[in-house]
Amino acid sequence: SSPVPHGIPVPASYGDPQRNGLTANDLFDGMAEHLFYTLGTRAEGASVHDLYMALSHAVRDRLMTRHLATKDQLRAGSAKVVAYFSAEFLIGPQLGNNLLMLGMQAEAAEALRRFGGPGLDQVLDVEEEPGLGNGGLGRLAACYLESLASLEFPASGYGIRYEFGIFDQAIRDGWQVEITDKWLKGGWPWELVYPAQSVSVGFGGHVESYGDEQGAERRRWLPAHRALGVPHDVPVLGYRVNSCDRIRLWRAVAAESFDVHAFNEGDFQRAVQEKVASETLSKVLYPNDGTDQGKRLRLEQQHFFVSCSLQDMLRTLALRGAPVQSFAEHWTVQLNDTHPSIAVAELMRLLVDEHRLGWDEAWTITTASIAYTNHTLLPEALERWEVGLFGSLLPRHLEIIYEINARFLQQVRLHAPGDLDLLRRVSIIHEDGTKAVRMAHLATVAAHHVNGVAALHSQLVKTDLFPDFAALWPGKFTNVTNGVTPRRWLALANPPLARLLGETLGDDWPAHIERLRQLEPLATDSGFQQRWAACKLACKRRLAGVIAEQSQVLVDPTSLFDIQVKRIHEYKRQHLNALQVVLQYLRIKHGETEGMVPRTVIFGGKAAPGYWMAKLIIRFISGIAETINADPDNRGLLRVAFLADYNVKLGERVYPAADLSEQISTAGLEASGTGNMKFALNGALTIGTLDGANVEIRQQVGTDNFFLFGHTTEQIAELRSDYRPWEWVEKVPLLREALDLIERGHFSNGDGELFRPLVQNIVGRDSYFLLADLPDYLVSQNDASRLWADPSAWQRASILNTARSGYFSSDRAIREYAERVWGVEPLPVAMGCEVS
Ligand code: Z16
Repeated sequence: SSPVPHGIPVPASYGDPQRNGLTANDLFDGMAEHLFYTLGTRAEGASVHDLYMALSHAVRDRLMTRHLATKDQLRAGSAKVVAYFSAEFLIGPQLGNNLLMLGMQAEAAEALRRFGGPGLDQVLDVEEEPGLGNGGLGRLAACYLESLASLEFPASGYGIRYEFGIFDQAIRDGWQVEITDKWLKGGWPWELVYPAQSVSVGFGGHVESYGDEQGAERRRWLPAHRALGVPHDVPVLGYRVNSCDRIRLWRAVAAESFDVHAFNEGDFQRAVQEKVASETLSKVLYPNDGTDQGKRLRLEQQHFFVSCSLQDMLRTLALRGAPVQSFAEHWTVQLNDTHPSIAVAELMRLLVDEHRLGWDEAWTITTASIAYTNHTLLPEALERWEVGLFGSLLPRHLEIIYEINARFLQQVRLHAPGDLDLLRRVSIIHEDGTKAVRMAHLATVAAHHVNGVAALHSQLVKTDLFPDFAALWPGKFTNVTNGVTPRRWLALANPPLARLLGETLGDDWPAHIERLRQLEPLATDSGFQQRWAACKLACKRRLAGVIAEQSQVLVDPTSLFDIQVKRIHEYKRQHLNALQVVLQYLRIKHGETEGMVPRTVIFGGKAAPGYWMAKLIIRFISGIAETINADPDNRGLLRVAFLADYNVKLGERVYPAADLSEQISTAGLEASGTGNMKFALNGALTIGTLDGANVEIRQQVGTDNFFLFGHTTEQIAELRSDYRPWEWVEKVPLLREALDLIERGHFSNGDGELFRPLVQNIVGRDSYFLLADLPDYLVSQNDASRLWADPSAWQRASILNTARSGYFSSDRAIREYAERVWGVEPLPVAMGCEVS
């Protein structure tokens, strides 16, 4: 309850164009005011960073009305709200995107011109990107929140405000070096802190029974420790609408009450240590994309943000004057992978222990509100927690999980009497060897829907990963193919193409991405092809500038830009691409350049710090780049570059500049991929396997406009039983010579040891079937070169890739979730004052 009486709920500037107005004048005035009053500096002495901060604050002022109006409307109403639970949100730079959403890019540029200093690009460039995610999964969450807001769905992301996000990558002597990501160091203007809405979370301790007022026996958890979660909200504007949702990120701080005891004992040291331990919870993101480390702190992080979020949601239910029994009518929870799947047990605990609901009623509410998205089939990525660890951290949750499991297994017994092996297979508790909680089973048992992230992947979830669950509940399993936002990944990232699309499709094309189809008839129009090619060339020049600045490698913007950017993983097969580059190089050395075209092969991506082979792959790419770029025999036919520190910001430079997109994972292993979609949207042609969303991209853009190669998922499964990679070596001309060259140190300054483990990995086991796919890959690469040699044919295919990629918009994906999974409707936001 507020000490301020009703009747003066908004500042006088609420409807004031000086604050909410969107002209260059308004923005200039806002910046001048923030430079002076917020930053304490004079315009004359302002640095680029000061201007960035001033402009950001002025823009933030302009979204505040929308943000508060969205919140007011939600608080007053009863609309079902989406709660997107994710341990990662890779949101990228905010200023440029918010200017785009508000339609004020030109105004911002003009306001800056009036200061007479640096231009908008220079100012945008100083923004620190919050790297609160590893890769695809975190970026997907960010795209989904943006589409939710743009489609006017009420929603909140829930996650963790890591003090240190994904490390910054430097390349030294060809090796990856990790540098702490200090994204908060200069002050980050895009978060709103609400200390009054902090919540308390327990850890450890024990459980006891007690009799309640009615004499019923109940269980209660007495945690040994508590931490406070302080909400930090990042506003998420919708595109040219009033809706402004949020991502609520929790920062852990010490719970004051717990320190008091130690203080009273005079043990100041211990009190401070407790504080440090609590604040460690939100200190750093685990830098693994798709592998589970099984570390206690990671489970603590998961429980921390999930508990904060569910308590926060129950509180807003109370604010709406709604009873806890109506939870599932007010909230729909999406679990982004199993990282937040402790939510199943925590919601049960809150409902049963704290709100005193009966088990069955609580289970009905839990299962009606929670849905689960699976993002991987890789066994090493499926989360399991040893019950010893789990029980010592979350004793009550372990009890609840045992109870859920007992009731579930009873149901299975009725369904398949006597099938003990089935019970063993589906149990939430893994029982062979060390007992462990299988988080994917917990999520699957509780969720009303389980979805995969591409058609092929969702099929494999049913047939390979969870066949028993799919037989039990055929209706529970569904597919929602991933999508990416066309605002950031086309309108913002690709200014030349955005302009051309505006002229061709109308200025509001980013809100109506299906209009890209109207480009189809222009694909053969030579005038349009030329304008198309000019856009691409401009983006390639821009990327060439980045490469030159970063690594002093000069690349030719008219060469074919062949790009692979993504986390480094053996299953993603960057080393297959590198091997292909070595073979091209040998062809040049042997004078067999027939059919080759000038190519620039660009790699980028981070390796998990503990993933030794991935780091060696980076070293290998650096090695071949150094040798090949220095070899005069090239005659401009081949250049190789490794882009350091690939992140969202760099991605915005990369996707628009690509001619060829490398999507070459072993079939059946990449759940979806989303970079593949960003490339196609920007007019790159894909060279790829039938994996993840590649399958659907090929269907959409047309088989003629996609370079397919490699074994299918079924063929790989067949090969697996009897695969002898060394027998494939002789099938590829020059491969023996290439492998010898690598082993003799040609790409490592004569060091014959360095890359031996990599060669052994490929020739010895080849777990990812590089050699089986290599011959076909080379054929496809030649096809790509042949098409490149016919510029008009290439432009046509490029235009068709963009024209037919509208399906991969996150707007389409979010509409599918809304209709088929969440049961939510758009709720346009009315504002007290209309701001154009
Ligand atoms: C992740 O980024 C993904 C899966 C996973 O289990 C964990 C993480 Cl951190 C990726 C998938 O590898 C990728 O195929 C997919 O496109 C992406 O999640 C979004 O669904």
